[in-house]
Amino acid sequence: MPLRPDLIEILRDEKAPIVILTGAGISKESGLHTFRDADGIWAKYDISEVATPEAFIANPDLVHHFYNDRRAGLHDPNVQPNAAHVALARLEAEWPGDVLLVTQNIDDLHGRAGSKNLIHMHGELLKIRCNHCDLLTEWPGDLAKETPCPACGKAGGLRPHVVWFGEMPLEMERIYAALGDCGLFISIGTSGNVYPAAGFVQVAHEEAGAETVELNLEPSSGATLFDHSTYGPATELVPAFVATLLEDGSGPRD
Ligand code: BJW
Repeated sequence: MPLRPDLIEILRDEKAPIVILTGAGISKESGLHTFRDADGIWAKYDISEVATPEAFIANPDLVHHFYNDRRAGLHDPNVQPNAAHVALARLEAEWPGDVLLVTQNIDDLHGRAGSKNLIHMHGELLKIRCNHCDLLTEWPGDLAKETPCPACGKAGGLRPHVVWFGEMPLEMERIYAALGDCGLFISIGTSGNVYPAAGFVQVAHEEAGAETVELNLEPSSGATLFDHSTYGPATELVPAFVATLLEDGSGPRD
């Protein structure tokens, strides 16, 4: 059931802050794989072998290979922001209140689409950091365990700037502050399997009394926690929903 027009009008009049959470589903139609769909990344790789700090210690070559491949995939000229990324950038530019976009995705498609108030809570594929010093830098190419750190010169300490299982997601204080103050929470293209992101809907509902909306291909694990939900591809649902919020188009589909 989509948001009622009178509720949207109230949110707009109140300049209600919006928090948006996105997951891999929003980038699927740009040509990037999701994780848990049948053709997803976890169907080809074992999570415990590539996405934990223990895996990086046990087999850094495999972990570097996994992220080198994904970095190369992101440079494919066919991988571009899609209509859903673009619509969210437009919402941030035109909504009368604050819009914070929190993405679990490590791709750079939201930024390329023009979103500015953006938190990459699980890190960024095109950045690396050093375990030996405080280096955090852009890194568009391949990385190997032999690569020396451009800042401290030591090899073996460089790692992808991503959040693995068991590690603390980034900028949580800022995210929880925004969730506790929002009038509308929108979750897009995420299966709701990974915490703490999967719990954001409850924080927005219980602490802020926010309206909560899920836009996804299918009901997520937490689907029943949302006040409103619409199912279909992000490139259709998100532009339609944004148009409704900005009062210039037809409403989202049921
Ligand atoms: C479409 C579509 C289309 C397809 N249009 N839709 C309770 C509280 C706190 C923590 C835990 C907890 N219970 C367990 C934990 C620990 C753990 C965890 O969650 N485990 C679960 C497996 C149970 N969490 C952690 O370890 C996190 N850290 C942590 O908790 O620190 C302590 C802490 C505690 C309390 C507060 C704060 C902190 C870290 C999690 C790190 C996740 N890392 C990964 C990989 C690294 C980055 C990378 O390589 O990319 O991040 S895992 C992977 O899953 C990736 C994603 O960001 C993440 C979420 O996946 P996402 O985006 O939902 O993708 P899918 O594939 O699952 O779903 C896609 C959806 O799109 C599907 O629904 C499709 O239908 C849909 N879709 N096409 C619209 N066209």
